[in-house]
Amino acid sequence: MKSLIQLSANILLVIASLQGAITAESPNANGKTRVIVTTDGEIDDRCSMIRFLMYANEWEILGLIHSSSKYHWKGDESHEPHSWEGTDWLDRQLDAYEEIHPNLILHDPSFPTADQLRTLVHVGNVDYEGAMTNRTPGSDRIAEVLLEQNPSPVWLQAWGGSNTIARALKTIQEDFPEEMARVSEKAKIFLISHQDNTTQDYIQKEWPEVDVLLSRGDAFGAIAYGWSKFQSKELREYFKKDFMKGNILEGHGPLCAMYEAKEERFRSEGDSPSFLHVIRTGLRSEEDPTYGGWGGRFERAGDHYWKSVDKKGVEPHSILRWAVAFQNDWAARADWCVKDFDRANHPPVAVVDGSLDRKVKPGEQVTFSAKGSTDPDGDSLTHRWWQYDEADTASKVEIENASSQTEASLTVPDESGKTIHVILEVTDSGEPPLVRWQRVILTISD
Ligand SMILES: [Ca+2]
Ligand SMILES: [Ca+2]
Ligand SMILES: [Ca+2]
Repeated sequence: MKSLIQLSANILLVIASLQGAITAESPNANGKTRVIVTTDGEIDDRCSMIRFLMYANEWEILGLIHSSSKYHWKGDESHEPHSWEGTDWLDRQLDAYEEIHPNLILHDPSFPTADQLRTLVHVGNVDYEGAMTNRTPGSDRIAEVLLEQNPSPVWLQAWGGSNTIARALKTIQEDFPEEMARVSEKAKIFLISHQDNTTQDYIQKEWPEVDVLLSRGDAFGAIAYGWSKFQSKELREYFKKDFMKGNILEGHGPLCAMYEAKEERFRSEGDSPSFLHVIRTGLRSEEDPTYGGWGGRFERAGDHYWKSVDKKGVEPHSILRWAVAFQNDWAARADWCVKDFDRANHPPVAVVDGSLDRKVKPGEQVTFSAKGSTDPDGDSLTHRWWQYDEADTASKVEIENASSQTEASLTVPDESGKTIHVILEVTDSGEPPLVRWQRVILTISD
């Protein structure tokens, strides 16, 4: 086994360098965030996967792995099956993706082909809750990716249990203990709650330096089955029948048509925060879990452990504050499935002039310009500058000319050592209107 994994890791290295050579001219070929999905196939995983595939150009996808959870498992000689959907559902979604792929590449040629994605689908540890005794094709694939020399982070998303990820780490621990420090640097686990005990019982004990982000029910729940209870009346319009029918379910091709809506409303995508977190919106959420972005905001709970911050009744919700934007963004993606470039909308590019990380002095007046912002459709743009007060450590500051493209400013408070997170928010005039951001972090020092 050891030699097999080492061999395939070496082959992958060769393939990776070949791919780099072949695709170097594609603007999106390099530097994408690397992701692996593990899923238990629950109905809301299936809904999340449809949205995920519509954003498949945003990442370098390295694995789509079936796993179990405390809710769903396949069963074996000693375990009765439990609410197991099987694995065909993903194959069917990839068949639908294949049909829309020719249209998706009109909008971004870097959407992977269905065949490329099919090679990434593996069955992991699915036999029972927390199963991690056996090596499986899914766990071997994860181990293989983590053992590659490429030091870029690999975001391991647990849409179900973390058991297949845990098995992969155990394989590395058994076969290549000398690689554990290097693997710990790059493995980043995003948990949608604890859907088995393998993170607490194994990963955090044996791999204490692997970053773990935990989205809790108060966070991911805002777009899961109980979404309507979290959302304001105004926001619910973006999840209800008219929005879903008109923008997603009807007239947007076979993949959107597979979305398992409930009475034509949004169903549940409790797992979507794990990949929303690593869509590069300009919010820089993948740099630091405490920054916050589409996948929510986190607070430190240990040296390598973060938990989502949301609590019932505390506003604004760290995911829902972006929900109008990400629902409209999804609607635009649905158009990409069926329309040509000129008839669909594409997000603006928010550009802040100068450094995104600046040292500033108390009392200094800082002026911001976004004169470089653009839109691929030539839409007109509106600009808004605001302080992400929950994400930074400074107290509330006032931003002057907050809707000016080139003249927004603030006076730095006398709070040496603190940070101010200034968000540039750029909205286009397209249909639906799309938003992108750029975060500037000011560090105050005397
Ligand atoms: Ca799930
Ligand atoms: Ca646009
Ligand atoms: Ca603050």
